Amino acid sequence: MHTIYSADHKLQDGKFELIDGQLLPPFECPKRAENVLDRINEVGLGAVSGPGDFGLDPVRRIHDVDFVDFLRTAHDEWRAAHGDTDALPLNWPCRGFRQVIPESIDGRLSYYSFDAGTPITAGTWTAITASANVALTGAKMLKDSGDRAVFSLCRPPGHHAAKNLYAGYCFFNNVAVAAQWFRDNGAAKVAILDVDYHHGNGTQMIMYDRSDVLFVSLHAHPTQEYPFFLGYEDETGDGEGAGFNLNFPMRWGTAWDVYSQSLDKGIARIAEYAPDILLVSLGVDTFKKDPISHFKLESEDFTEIGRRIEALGLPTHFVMEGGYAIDEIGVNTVNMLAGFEET
Ligand code: SP5
Ligand code: ZN
Repeated sequence: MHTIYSADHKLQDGKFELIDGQLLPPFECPKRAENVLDRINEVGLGAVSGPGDFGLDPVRRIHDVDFVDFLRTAHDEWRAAHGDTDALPLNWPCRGFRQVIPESIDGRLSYYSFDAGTPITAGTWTAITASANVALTGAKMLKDSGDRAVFSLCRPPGHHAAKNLYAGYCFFNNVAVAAQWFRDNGAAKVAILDVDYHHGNGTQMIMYDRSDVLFVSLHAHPTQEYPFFLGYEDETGDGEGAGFNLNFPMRWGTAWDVYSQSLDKGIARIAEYAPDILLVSLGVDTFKKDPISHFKLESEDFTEIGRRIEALGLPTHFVMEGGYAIDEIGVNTVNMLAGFEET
């Protein structure tokens, strides 16, 4: 399987995220992607190449122009106001507040985010545009090569980002940008299977009223886990999109026995939908040793996820999302890809 990778991901290297009441070095760190890349080379998964430059138009097919402009200049504005530290928001326009875009950088960080766990640094813009290009290059390669599958080793991840919101270590929604690119380049129907531990709230929000993109997400139950306010089973889509959003929330402590039943149901719905392309939001934070998560998957379980995805027989674009057990992230990620390639 071909991998797309850009070293520019290393430019997203925040000093702090707010977590468990402390400012700690971000769990979402450069070593994650480096360890995945090392494992790809160690097992000889296939060729690795860099991204092309698709410009911002494909990103703007998903994200609002003002949001993209905000991200481009956010750190420069923050530095002018506060000096060269990571930019983090401090409050949000919750129930009862006006949704008016403020002028000040602090106000705009608040308007465009929903957590304080996602630092904007001097290198963020370069890293997130590279990450989107990694997703887009993978999409184009899957279409042009006729290969069964491609892996976009995206970092920063994307599935929490909505059209005008960043959070959860995500800025541009790479998988949504790639899905839209497939739609704009000949695919009539696209499915997204999100196996990251956290609900893919951004992807759901972006695709919620569409029937041309089926979204299926397996994740920790929102009553227990971040992002808390989306991901319930009764969120099934709106308008045209009614029936094209499918959530499988699962309780803390979930292991393969329960997880695999949700996976099979999600895969069955994708088979019924019969898309032209399948995208997989590939998170491995469901692993039992993940430091911020509460599922109990074993490394071998990721291999089996890959096998079951392969059985759909669809052209498949894997897009990297989360996974914070640094020492095992390479094995777990490549297990899923190798499981797909086995048969
Ligand atoms: C892409 C992705 O996986 N983003 C995840 C962002 C999660 N951020 C909030 C994490 C809150 C974790 N709280 C439990 C910490 C255990 N000590
Ligand atoms: Zn996650």
